[in-house]
Amino acid sequence: LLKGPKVEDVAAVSRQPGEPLVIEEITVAPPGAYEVRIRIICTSLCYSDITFWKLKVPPACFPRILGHEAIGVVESVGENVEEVKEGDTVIPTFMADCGDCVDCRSKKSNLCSKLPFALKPWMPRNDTTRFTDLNGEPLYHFLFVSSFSEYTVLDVAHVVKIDPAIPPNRACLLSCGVSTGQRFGVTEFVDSSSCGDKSVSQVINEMTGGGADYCFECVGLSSLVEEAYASCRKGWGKTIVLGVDRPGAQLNFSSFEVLHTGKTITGSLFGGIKAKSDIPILLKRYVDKELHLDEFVTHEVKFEDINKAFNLLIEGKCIRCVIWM
Ligand code: CXF
Ligand code: ZN
Repeated sequence: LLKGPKVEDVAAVSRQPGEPLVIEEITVAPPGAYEVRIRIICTSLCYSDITFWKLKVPPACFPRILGHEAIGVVESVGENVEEVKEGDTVIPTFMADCGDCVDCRSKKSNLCSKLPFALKPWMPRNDTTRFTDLNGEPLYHFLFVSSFSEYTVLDVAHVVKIDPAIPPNRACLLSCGVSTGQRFGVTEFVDSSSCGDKSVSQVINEMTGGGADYCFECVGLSSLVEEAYASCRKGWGKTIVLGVDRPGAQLNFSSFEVLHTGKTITGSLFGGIKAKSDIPILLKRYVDKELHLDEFVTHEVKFEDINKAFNLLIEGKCIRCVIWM
């Protein structure tokens, strides 16, 4: 049973795959045990929002409140929440950091075992929603964050308290994209459509004299993961997969390739960072001018123009578009 007042809220609801989001009034339930309700200050658009907005096959689900890269202020907390209080500035994260399980206690892992990463459309602890539309219909969550809403409810393991002095339209990038990815630094670009008869990996092998030291695959698609692995150098090449393929997807490598070429391959969710300890470190690097967040933000729009942000990203016209509530 959830105690406390519901809040009236405005959210951008994704009702049909690929259709413009609908700005509508909804209600947001009070936070339950181990939960916090936050008021979003701003949210930025990540390509994963687009991927799930377009998706027509499982794990697609609609109507849904997308958005997972954001910053907000705690509005209220449920029972058993001591880590944050009303008024604290927090960054939501799609990966949990319960601080208590074997993985969260280990420096070697960011894969919380109490609240494991999953593509389920609910609150993480009890598979229920906190969102209802004005017809009383439930709305699905997204990546345990759902930030395209004035208010959202998160598990306390999915929020990181931060210094409120940091500009929100920069800090929000740490919620997903910048924590997961690399600094700027691309010097060459291979367009797969202009490789002629060659595969991308053949072109990269030729360009680099035998393959790259490191390959980062950012989509998760099996065929691209295989190409990335084929693009890295024998002996020491390392492939890091940041994207996630759909459930059940398989990789196809020969035993020889995997075992006897000296190459390694690994996945990396959220860049391998531990949300609660590492996000404050990354933010300090921004304050110290070592981490350049400003250059990522190419556009800023008002919440009511959220569909413009979708168009900009789909058309490849922006890196990050910050959406102000
Ligand atoms: C993604 C990785 C693939 C699953 C959804 C979350 N990370 C960030 O956008
Ligand atoms: Zn993302």
